[in-house]
Amino acid sequence: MTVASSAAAAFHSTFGTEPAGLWAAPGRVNLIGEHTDYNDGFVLPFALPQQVVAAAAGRDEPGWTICSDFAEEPVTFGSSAPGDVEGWAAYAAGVVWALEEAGFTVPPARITLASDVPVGAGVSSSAALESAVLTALADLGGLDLPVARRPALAQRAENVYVGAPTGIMDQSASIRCEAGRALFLDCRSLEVEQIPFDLAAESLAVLIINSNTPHQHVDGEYGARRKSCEEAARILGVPALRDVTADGLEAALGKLDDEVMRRRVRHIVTENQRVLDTVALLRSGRIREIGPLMTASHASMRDDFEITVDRVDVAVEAALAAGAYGARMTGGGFGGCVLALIDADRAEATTAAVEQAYAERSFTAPTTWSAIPGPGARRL
Ligand code: GAF
Repeated sequence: MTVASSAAAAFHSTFGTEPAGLWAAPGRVNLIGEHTDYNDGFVLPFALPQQVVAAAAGRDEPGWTICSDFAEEPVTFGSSAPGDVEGWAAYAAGVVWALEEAGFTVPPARITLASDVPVGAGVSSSAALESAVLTALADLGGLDLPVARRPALAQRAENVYVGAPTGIMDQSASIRCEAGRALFLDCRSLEVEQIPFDLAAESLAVLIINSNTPHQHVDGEYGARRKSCEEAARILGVPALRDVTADGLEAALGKLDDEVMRRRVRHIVTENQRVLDTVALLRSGRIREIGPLMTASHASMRDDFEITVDRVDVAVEAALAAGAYGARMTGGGFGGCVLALIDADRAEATTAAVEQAYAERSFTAPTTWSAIPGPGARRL
């Protein structure tokens, strides 16, 4: 059964009627540009084929009832405030809250969700949920809500209602990505450029390696990185670390006493430059040449931002030893997935190399798949 038919079947069995429609929103991987989003910098994600599908219909009585394939019971809520709804349903209640706070009249609705986006793998299952619910409610209510405004509302749900201090990349990716393209997003202006990323035309693949490492203390570590960056920007007298260019890096580091903070700044400044360099290469169709930038990004996350863990480092090293053009962890860090840019016919050999490296260390086996950039949120 596809995710869409699961969502539709769940709607029918829960509510005894047909949904008015099905809306899908994908998970994402980030090709390059990690932790740059909340520094007003640049990111380059693309949408995964895995998605959250919302089957939804309006209803006559006020409020929202939502259920999902990862929860036992439906949850019903009315207009609410942060803290009122907890657990997985907070992501949906947060979207309703953010829409209402922005002045929209949100249509009362019944929603069932189904998903094949891996949870806890750093591929934005929560942003996909928010984006699917937001897209469904916007369509059902005929809301005058341009696509460009939607990610910030979903991000607000996550930041304020759920309480996770994340940037705007994941919701932007889930909502604004296009098939066959990577999304070059300027996280300050929110301008986007759809960058052609046609892997098949070059006989290439992006192998996604889920390290199957449970995230630990992620929220605290994420928040600590964010705080350190904001404090550095304050000391440097700039609105955000985006305003320190690669040319100005040494001078900026000279103004910072704290060695840890200096490393954090070096990651953000060099990572922003790597995104720009990657985009320049992709614009001229030189996909293979982005490999070294991916690998340099990983080293920077490992040594300067200190957000990698053994299992992702081992996956990167094994993929590179198996001939990958480049490899790096993707997402917030402390586990999750690694991306390896490989020749398409090397997927099995690369997977075998990573599996062997994991087996030698008695790590739980990784899960791998090859991804091509899929479409963003839409009505099916
Ligand atoms: C997580 C966050 F949600 C994003 O906003 C981004 O900061 C990412 O980590 C790191 O690049 O996915």
